[in-house]
Amino acid sequence: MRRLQPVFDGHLEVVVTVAVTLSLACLLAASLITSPYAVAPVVALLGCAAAVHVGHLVRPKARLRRAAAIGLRRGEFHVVYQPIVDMRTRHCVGVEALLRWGHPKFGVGGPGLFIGELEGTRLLSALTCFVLREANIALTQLPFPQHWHISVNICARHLMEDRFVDDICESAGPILERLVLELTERSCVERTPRVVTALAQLKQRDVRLSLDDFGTGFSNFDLLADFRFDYVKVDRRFLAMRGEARSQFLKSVAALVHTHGAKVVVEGVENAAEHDVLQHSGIDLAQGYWFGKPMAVDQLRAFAWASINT
Ligand code: G
Ligand code: MN
Repeated sequence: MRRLQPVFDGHLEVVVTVAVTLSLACLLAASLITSPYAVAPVVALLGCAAAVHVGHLVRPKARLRRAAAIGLRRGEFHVVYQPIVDMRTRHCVGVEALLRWGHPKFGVGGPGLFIGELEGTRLLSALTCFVLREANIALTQLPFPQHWHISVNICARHLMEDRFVDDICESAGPILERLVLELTERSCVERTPRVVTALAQLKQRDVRLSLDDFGTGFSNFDLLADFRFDYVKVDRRFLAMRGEARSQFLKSVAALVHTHGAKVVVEGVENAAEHDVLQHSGIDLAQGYWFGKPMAVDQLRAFAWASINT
């Protein structure tokens, strides 16, 4: 994943900015010598406009956004699926659809490398629709167990847009009623009338809502009270806690979440020790490398067959 990093590098920005500045200085000097009154102001103005334009194009963030928009059109993005397991029955009860960007030069990267930079842009809404369409195509072709749900990450800006409900319904198609929309706790979603109506409309169609990355933001308890979440996903960083504190913390979160009528999912479970702690902490569901890594559709097909036959 590190290989995606050069997209963020600022080296090109510095080189181009220096080159543009030097060329403009030369142009300006030349025009001052030949015709100091008429040509110089025009050249200077054109130069400033060009510098701003080129500067904008090569800024790391802007470059990343441009590259992602082009990548989406060129089919560089794909979706992988990670199992979510019931802690009581040990059976898979759903999958999370996760976005991957296969950049032709820098390799494959997960959302951690680019989502933050795309936050608040229309492109992120377009990427959510892409994930839903892909999941729709892939999962309707699978022997996909009827009770499995499909989790998809959404962004706050999209949720607050007029077209959110239509976007979700049109892109998800027949998988709509199996959908769990994951909204990260760190996103600043406002409980405006439009958001409330949108969520109510989706709930009427059996779409469920999950609070993602619980414990990493500031407004945990406000969010829990304001939105009727069906699931709360505890961030994997809490699995790194030592000794009794870890199991005490998980028990308290489970008790709190259960009072809100939601289920607790712990994500990032990587080994037997972490799995064992969950068993005695009232946790409902779990996700992580210990149960299954994010997998392509073909692998998911084999996984689904194995789940049906066990
Ligand atoms: O926050 P969210 O649930 O959207 O994050 C899921 C991300 O976490 C995915 O990109 C996935 O690849 C990664 N992931 C899934 N399982 C594990 C795990 O067991 N350990 C770690 N470190 N990361 C994981
Ligand atoms: Mn998620």
